[in-house]
Amino acid sequence: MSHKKSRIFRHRFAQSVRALTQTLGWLALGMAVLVWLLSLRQQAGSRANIQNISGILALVGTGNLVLFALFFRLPDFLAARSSPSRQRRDAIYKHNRNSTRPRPEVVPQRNDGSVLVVVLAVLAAVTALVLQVQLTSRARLHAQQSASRRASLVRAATDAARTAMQRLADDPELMFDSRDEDWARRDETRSPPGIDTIVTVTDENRFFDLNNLARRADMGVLPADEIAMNLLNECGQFDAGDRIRALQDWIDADNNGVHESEIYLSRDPPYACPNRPLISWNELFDIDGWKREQFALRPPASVHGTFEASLPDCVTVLPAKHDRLIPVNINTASRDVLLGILGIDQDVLVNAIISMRTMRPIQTVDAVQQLMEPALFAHVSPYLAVRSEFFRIEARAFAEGAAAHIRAIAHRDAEGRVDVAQWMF
Ligand SMILES: [Ca+2]
Ligand SMILES: [Ca+2]
Repeated sequence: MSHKKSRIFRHRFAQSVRALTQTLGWLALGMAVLVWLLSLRQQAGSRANIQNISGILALVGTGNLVLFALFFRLPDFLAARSSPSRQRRDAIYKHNRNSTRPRPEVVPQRNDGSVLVVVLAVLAAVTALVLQVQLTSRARLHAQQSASRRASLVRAATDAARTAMQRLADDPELMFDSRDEDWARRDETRSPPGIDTIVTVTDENRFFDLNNLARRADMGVLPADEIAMNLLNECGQFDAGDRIRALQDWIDADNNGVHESEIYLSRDPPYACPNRPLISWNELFDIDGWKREQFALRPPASVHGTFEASLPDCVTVLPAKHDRLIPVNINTASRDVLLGILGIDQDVLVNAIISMRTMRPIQTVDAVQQLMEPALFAHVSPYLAVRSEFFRIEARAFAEGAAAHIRAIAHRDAEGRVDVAQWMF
């Protein structure tokens, strides 16, 4: 009895393996076709990954069908051909083909339920795999699109900055610059791919360059630290003496001063004075006494009083070769900057210069000479100019909620050649 049960079990096991091999084969081939069709809906970049899955499924399906043919169909076929009863069965078949006898009822084979469970599990696994590949491909595509959009925005901002540099070069009058120049207007454009750009050009020669403190003034010329002191006083910063001396020691070439390297070498971590002009605003805040809050913009007022100026509106840091003083453009400088250079008590003179430039741009520095004492003119004239050399260019590009921002200091020489003197980050 147990022998019979064992035989039945082996028979059912063989039947299950046979059904499983065949079902898996066809199922994998069907999934391969389905996945391949799904891949046609993807972008070309992510299609190859999905088609690889399709190829693996096709390979699994074909392998199963080959195994099914080799291990089940072929033995059946050979057994049938080699059987001694084959002729007899053929004869019976021919005899019965025309017989009116009813055919024996075909009893359907009972399939093992485990086959269905295995097929469903494989189907779920393949579906999860396809979904995972799709999600990964979409995430990769999204990252590629973001990088591409960012690159487009940077290109658009760079092109806008180049356009501003071209406008500077196209200035029809290079000998003097006023506040009403074509290059000074804010430029807003929209490019064909839908990218908005805004570019502004700021005349940096309207501010006093703090790097002028690196250079010792010639005989009879106003020292730059006195101008710096005037400007800080105008900003309400009256205790600025030590800070200005610290700045001077930081950028002057020598090591002779009370704010040279020994102050910074005792800090943690230690550092030393570079003994060269500042290369950026950020460096300024490494200097003894200089803090970012000193550069906070004060509330704008239509007419502000004495000592109410804002430091960012008065000073700058220019990337120039400081073998000379970098002058301020008297056509574009603010009243505060002019007072800082000419003297805080020179209200009348500054008003006269502002009246003069309001009628038309001042075309030569000598034109203001007639407004002041010869001694004062000799004292301050190295700090005065009527044309500008340095410009801050800020270009922004926007599209679909993303933005790119480019800032640079451009230099324009007397012949109108414009170069980027410094990228700002
Ligand atoms: Ca001009
Ligand atoms: Ca020094």
